[in-house]
Formats: sequence, structure tokens, C-alpha cells
Amino acid sequence: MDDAQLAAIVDAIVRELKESGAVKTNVIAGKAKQSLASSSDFASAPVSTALSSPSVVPVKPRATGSSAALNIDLPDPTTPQARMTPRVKNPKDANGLRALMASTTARIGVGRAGPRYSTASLLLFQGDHAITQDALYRDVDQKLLDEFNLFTVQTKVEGGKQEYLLRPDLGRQLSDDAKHIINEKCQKNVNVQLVVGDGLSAAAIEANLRQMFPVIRQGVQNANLTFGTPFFIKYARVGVMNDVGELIKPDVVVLLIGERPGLGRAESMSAYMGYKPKYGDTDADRDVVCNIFENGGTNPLEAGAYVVQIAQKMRKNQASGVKLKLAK
Ligand code: B12
Repeated sequence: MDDAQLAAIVDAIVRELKESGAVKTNVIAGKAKQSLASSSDFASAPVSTALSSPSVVPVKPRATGSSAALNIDLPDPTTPQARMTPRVKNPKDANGLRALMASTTARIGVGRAGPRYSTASLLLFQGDHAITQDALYRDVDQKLLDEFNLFTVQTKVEGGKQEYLLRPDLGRQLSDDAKHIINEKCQKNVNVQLVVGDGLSAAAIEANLRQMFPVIRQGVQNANLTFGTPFFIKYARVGVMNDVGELIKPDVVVLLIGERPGLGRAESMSAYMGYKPKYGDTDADRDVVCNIFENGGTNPLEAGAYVVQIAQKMRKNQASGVKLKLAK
């Protein structure tokens, strides 16, 4: 890349930052210029037109050994208002575009700066990706588990989240320790066994468990069914329900688990359910109440009531999954 191309890129970035209000041009961009100019990479580059324009940035003497830094202070791009701001320059139908954007969580109307995303769109994308990573890699808050007296057992995943992600098969099996603990602590042959698993999003459990757990427990008890001893499974996959079924021999297993997070959407939980789960059962033998989250998803309170209804239906028909669908 030659100096002219480099200068053009710097110009474009500074122009975009100015347009978005991120850079207070007179003060900050001046410092940025000093900072760039004092860096060895940029020292020999010609000063670009936008940076050197007197109306934009006062030309200051080059600071030797200056500690001046580029200070970027963009508004938070993750607020609902910022998300919904159309970034297309001069749209033909501004109201139509706004309505379209309000109708979906898809990333539309994001605009562009040449062939690139606008800075705000790029930062939102990166911010949302960070939310996803956080949800995936961190553990469910122990305080929340304590609130519901959930003891923790683990699957055969021993190498942390990385192994959990790479080896779904291990997440479907309880460790020998886990089996031992469950055998010791849990009531057997219950009507409904509730289990919580981290799955792919700790944030999902934290966002919904507080609301959903009491509704399920209360609903099961109101229906004169036994509730069992609930517990938490770390590094859980849906298939672990089979091990739970084999150990406890309940009529119905309900597994609340964090769904695979989408970009910026990490709080979605699912309730997977099975009638008398056993080794060899597949997803065809299960049902799922999915997309459980507040404000736009299946409300966790309603989802709790729905889970109880399905559990009753499973018991009545002695079936779950496809067999339940086919039952009269
Ligand atoms: C990943 C995924 C899949 C993958 C699973 C592959 C894999 N090995 O991971 C594939 C592409 C195979 C898949 C297929 C289907 N899926 Co799917 N899937 C998802 C998704 C995006 C994430 C699930 C997740 O996070 N699970 C949690 C993790 C921790 O569990 P896991 O053990 O890693 O994953 C297991 C379960 O997710 C299960 N599973 C996936 N989909 C379904 C659907 C049903 C009905 C059941 C019982 C189980 C199940 O498969 C995985 C392996 O056992 C969800 C979206 C969501 N919002 O939840 C939809 C979702 C669960 N799937 C859905 C559907 C409808 C299906 C299909 C029936 C589609 C079809 N018509 O063929 C099939 C059925 C799958 C089956 N095995 O019987 C719906 C369920 C809606 C509902 N209430 O019934 C969802 C909610 C998507 C949506 N439409 O919103 N799916």
C-alpha cells in the first residue's frame, strides 16, 4: 500500500468518526494527529487532507515523546434506540425503512461506508458477539443455584468449555461421580423430575430460572404430582436426560437448558421434556418448549404453566415426542 492510499484510508476513518460525533475534532483529532505523527509507522506518511484542513483540525506542532492518545467516545451502540437507527444515507423511503427495521431483529438498514460497515454497525456487531461469547464461556451464577437449593453434578466433560463445545457426546453422559451423588440425594420414581443444565448459555438460565422454576414446582404440586429433587448439571447437553431417566425412573424429565445464543441474544432458554427417558432415546422421543425469554419470546411464567400441562399430557398418554403427537 502506498502513502497516498494510506492517507486516503485515514481520511475516510476520521471523516466517519466526525460524522458520528465520536471525535471532538478540534481537540481530539488534533491529538490523534500528534499521536499518529509521533508513531514511527506514520511519521513518514504525508498528512492527509482532512487531518490537515485548518477548518477541521488546528495544525499543532509535532509533540515529541507526547503521551497524547486518540480518545474515541462513541455513544453506546447496543441501546434499543441505537439499534433501530437507520444507517442508510438518504434512504428513498425513510419511514418505510424504519418500519421494516422495527419488524425484525435481523441486521438490516445498517448502511455502509464504501465497501465497509459503518463504525457504529461494526461496533454493535462486535459488542453482540462479545455478549454471545460471555454467555457461552462463563458459568451459571452459584448464588442463583443456591436460591433453589440446586446441588451440582457434572457430565463426562472434564476439560472445561472448550471440551464441552468439541465433544457433545461427553455432555450427554453423567460422570460416575454424578451418578453416585444423584443416587444418594434424589428421590426416585417421582412423577416429574426437574433438572437445570447450563447448555450453551449461562445467561439464559440466569435470565429465566427465577421466574420459571417456582411456576413449574407449584404447578406440579397443585396437580397432585410428586416433584422430585431438582439439581443442576454442568456442561449439559439435551441427551443427558436419558441418564437422568435411567437413574431416577421418573414419569417425566424436564430439562431447562441454555439455548445456543444468537448474536446479542443470549437469554433464550428451552425446556426439553421426555416421558420415562431411557438409554437410546433420541430427539424424536422428546418435546421442547423453546425460545423462553421475556420481551419477545415465550414468557417464562407462561412457559412454566405450559410445561406442567405437557407433563400431564405425557403421563396421560404415556408417551412423548412423535409418539405423543400421534396419540389421540
Ligand atoms: C441446533 C439446532 C438444531 C440442530 C441440532 C444439531 C446438533 N446436534 O446440535 C439440527 C439442525 C439437527 C436441528 C434439527 C431440528 N430442529 Co432444531 N434447533 C436447533 C437450535 C438452533 C439450537 C438448539 C440448542 O441450542 N439446544 C441446546 C443445546 C445445549 O442442546 P444440544 O444437546 O446441544 O442440542 C440438541 C437439541 O437442540 C436437539 N434439538 C434440536 N432441534 C430440536 C427440535 C426438537 C423438536 C427436539 C425435541 C430436539 C431438538 O438436537 C440437539 C442434539 O440432540 C434450536 C433453536 C433454539 N432457539 O433453541 C432449534 C430448534 C430447537 N429446532 C427446532 C426444530 C423444529 C427442529 C426440527 C424438527 C426441524 C425439522 N423440521 O427437521 C429438527 C428436529 C431435530 C431432531 N433431532 O429430531 C425448533 C423447535 C420448535 C418446537 N417448539 O418444536 C427450534 C426451537 C428452532 C425454531 N424453529 O425456533 N435443530
